Amino acid sequence: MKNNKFKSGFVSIIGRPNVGKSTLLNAIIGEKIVITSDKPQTTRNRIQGIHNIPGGQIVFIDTPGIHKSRSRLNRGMVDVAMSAISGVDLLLLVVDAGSAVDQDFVREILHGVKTPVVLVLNKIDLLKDKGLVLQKISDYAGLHPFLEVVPISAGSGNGVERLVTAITAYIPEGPAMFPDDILTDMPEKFIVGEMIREKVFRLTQKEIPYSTAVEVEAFTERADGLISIAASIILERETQKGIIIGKRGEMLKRIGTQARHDIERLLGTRVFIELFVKVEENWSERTSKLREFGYE
Ligand SMILES: Nc1nc2c(ncn2[C@@H]2O[C@H](COP(=O)(O)OP(=O)(O)O)[C@@H](O)[C@H]2O)c(=O)[nH]1
Ligand SMILES: [Mg+2]
Repeated sequence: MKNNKFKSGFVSIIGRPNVGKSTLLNAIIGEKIVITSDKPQTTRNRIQGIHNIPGGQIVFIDTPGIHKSRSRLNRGMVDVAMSAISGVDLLLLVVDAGSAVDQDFVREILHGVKTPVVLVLNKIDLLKDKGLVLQKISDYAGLHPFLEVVPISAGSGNGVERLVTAITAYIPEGPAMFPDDILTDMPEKFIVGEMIREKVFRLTQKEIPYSTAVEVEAFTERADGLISIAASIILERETQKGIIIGKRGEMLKRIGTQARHDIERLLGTRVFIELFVKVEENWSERTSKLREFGYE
């Protein structure tokens, strides 16, 4: 009897920047709902991904990376990540198997934490052999009373199913929190802005990604089913405009084209995107702008 009760729970995915938290969420959901890049601090918000299993629902919470930071935007991001540690049923602490064992960070972050934790050893594809994986598992296992240490490769999907099965055992009984036909709590408009911001993260360098916010100004479905989107890429300084626009508008075009492919895949319909470039001087240090762009 007891086994037939519906299970439902919240699971936060936490860890340092760039360890593969967002890649893992996408791998679990089976669709690209959050953005990823090889640069740290890609994720700026708390985003819930809804995963339905037979007889249950698990809500995974993707978070910005936890790091020491000075800038106002980054401090806000770390606050978002830290707040996702409490009030959930389970934590997935993700670490990078390709880096040295991160013992100080793990001890510091889990100090006083009562929520059960599964340690996720990600990027095991970067390790040469199984012996090294086993060594890392035992090194991490000694740092905290983890429920389990699970080796995966979120990039290839290797081990992700096993991880989800393991998690299911720790989820309490309860009613579903969301309808079973949605993938995320974030509105389509937000995801669309994120897909555009991801291309800026992937296609530009240095401070440009960190100086960029995206505002979706229009999102309308035409009678023929095509979705028409107008969005502004917002920069901190006038001098950054040239980089985003590129020679003869080439960079802006690439950003638009690549974002359109992702958005079309997610929405399952044809999409038209019109991009604008605007400057809001030092927006990342201004409370009113951080709020306006959804970061505070
Ligand atoms: N080699 C390898 N790279 C990965 C894996 N998972 C994620 N990555 C890469 O790590 C980088 C950071 O990923 P992301 O999900 O944005 O990390 P986050 O900042 O923790 O959310 C990206 O370049 C990913 O492609 C993995 O399993 N193996
Ligand atoms: Mg991320």
